[in-house]
Amino acid sequence: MSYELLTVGTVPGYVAARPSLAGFGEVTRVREVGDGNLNLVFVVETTGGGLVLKQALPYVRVDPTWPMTPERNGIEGRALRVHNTVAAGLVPALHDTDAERHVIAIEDLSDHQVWRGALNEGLRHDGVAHDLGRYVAKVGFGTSVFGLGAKAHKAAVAASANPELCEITEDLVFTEPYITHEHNRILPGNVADVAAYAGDPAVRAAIGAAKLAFMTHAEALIHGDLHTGSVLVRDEPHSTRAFDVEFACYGPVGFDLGALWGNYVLAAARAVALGDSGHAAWVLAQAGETWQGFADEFAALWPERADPRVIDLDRYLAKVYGDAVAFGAAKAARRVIGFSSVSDIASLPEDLRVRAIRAVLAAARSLLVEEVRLGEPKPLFDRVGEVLAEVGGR
Ligand code: SR1
Ligand code: MG
Repeated sequence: MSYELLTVGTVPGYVAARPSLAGFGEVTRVREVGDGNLNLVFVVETTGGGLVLKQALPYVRVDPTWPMTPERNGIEGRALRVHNTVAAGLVPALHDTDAERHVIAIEDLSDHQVWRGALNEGLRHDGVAHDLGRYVAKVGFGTSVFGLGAKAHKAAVAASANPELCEITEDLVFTEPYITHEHNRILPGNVADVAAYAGDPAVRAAIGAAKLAFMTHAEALIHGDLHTGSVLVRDEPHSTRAFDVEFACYGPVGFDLGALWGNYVLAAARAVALGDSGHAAWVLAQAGETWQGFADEFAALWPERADPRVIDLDRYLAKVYGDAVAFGAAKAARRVIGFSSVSDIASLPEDLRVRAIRAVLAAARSLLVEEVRLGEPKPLFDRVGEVLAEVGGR
């Protein structure tokens, strides 16, 4: 390995040696808390407050035989800097970037909770879904041709390539669930469900179109992995932060909205499997909240667009909406077929998991092919709720 990995023991010396972190004073406590698929994460307490160090491993944390470029850490640092510019207060502050050790230092948000965990517990954080819609809009406007103008947008696209991590998304979200692949983990009770979903010609056509849109529509510097495990929430005082932007790339704005919607479907499928229809309904209503936050914020920014000629706001929003529906289906389905499940589903006992997975696939199919996908979030996610209850209910 060409760079040294941090340990709980070496973090104090590392912090002391970083000029940008001098203001934090002396380290008093270090914990390694990384529980994602890829990185080391240290929560560091100091005499001057807390900070978090995130270091990229040169492989996948949950599968060390799978090499993964550590350059993703620098990409994350650059994207986080941009997102702090256009969406301050909705992402963690960035304190330091270290291109040699592949480390970023960011704001300590230990007084927040990962949203996925809160949703799994049946907790309702009102306002978070709306905040996230605003975040997607601020990024979608501020880093696109609308906020930057044509020339600066082209320069930003050129400077923000993230080919290795985009390839993971192309493979894990849009390809592997639809072919026979060693990454796929399918319970015996779901073999027929997966075959029916992934073999449906209408599903395959919609997923193929979504994959091509993800690969070619360089609209804005999207988050790229905006699932509910990439969101931190706090009640008092209310705070919402999107984190973990290592998958950031120039892509379609609807991808981030779809990631949220797909993860609402997963959270709702869990609630339905557990017999909590009230929580499922609340979770699915968050899809409309996210859309409203997005559409209102985008419309508020619209008068500031670099080129006010020709392009129509309503048409653009309708395009983003259609994209988001398809991406939402893809993001939900990948978590119940392919590599990298989510705790919403994985922590259920096997009999409930089989039913929840069947329900998620039925909901994904509905999002991809049913007529209702062309309408508004409310009827669309009401329909998703019906499908989840019919297929996954007790
Ligand atoms: C090999 S990385 C697997 C997944 O983890 C991340 O959270 C992304 O969703 C990626 O697809
Ligand atoms: Mg992540």
